[in-house]
Amino acid sequence: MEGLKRPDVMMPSRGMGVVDDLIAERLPLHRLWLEADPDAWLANWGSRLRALASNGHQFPIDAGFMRRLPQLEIVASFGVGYEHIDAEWAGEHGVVVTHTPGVLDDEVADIAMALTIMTVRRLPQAERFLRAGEWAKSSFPLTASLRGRIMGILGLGRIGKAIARRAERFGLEIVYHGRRAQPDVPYRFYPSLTEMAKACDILMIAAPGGPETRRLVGAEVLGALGPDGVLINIARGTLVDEQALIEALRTGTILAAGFDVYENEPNVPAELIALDNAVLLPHVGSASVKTRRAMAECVVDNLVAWSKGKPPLTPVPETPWRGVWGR
Ligand code: 8YV
Repeated sequence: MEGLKRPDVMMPSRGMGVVDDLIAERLPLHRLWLEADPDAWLANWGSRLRALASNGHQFPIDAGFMRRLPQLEIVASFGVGYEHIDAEWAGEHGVVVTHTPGVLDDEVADIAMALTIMTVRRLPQAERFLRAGEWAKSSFPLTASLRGRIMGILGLGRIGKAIARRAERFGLEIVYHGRRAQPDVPYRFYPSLTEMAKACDILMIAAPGGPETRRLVGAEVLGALGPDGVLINIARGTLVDEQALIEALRTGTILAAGFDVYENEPNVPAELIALDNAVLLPHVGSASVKTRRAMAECVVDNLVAWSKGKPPLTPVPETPWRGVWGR
């Protein structure tokens, strides 16, 4: 069939501008969201396409979608989290999935620390107080403190470790929970998340999303964290039971929460927005010009390597590169 071996890339949904422009500089790119009839376009092109670029977790690339592209060899995703892609299915069908690890760790860890301090010291509330002209009438109320506190990190991967390094410098003691203990790290491991929540003051969520971690942090963990406890989430909204969180913030079960991610972005529950002890950011962890560009370049580098028959640079563990003949 004409065009069978062309390295055309299809992007199903709009990215952060820079990523589709960068791909288009190097490879023929089809922007599915610009097609008047995406289904008709897929019916025509689906059997010829070998490469997909995903703009991140907003658009699911599930088995049903990939089945429509029988020649598919690579899905290059923008972002480190790839729970929106069925990587197990891809691995079983000889499709390599790549993501953008490493280039955003420090940027996200900076925001994790900023959000921690903002939440514990109530900095957004203090700024609102000044802007509202309240300072002339009274001092801003004293807040909780980071001094002498323990941070429990849920998910001590690359980003979790970058947060731990920063938090240690701020004088916090670090403990962690994850699937398994890591012999090479100096922090105490808790096999039980609830036990860690009991032992720590700040629970930092840095674990991947997806079915395995769905709603790990619910009423039980929030109860264990306790009335002086602070929950910070820079990972995925799906790890938290948002209704249980709202209830815990409302009733003083925990002290405060700082969130950058939500279950149903960009929709944030109105009850959460209404709460004064929640600090809420619009998923900006990696959102600097420099880091988003580095992430986009990583997507392009993976696609270009693949288009030259070379191994993609950053495949996810479920889909090791077996070469174009490994299907
Ligand atoms: C991006 C992220 O904002 O890397 C991730 O997993 O969540 C963020 O850095 C997101 O992927 C963009 O869709």
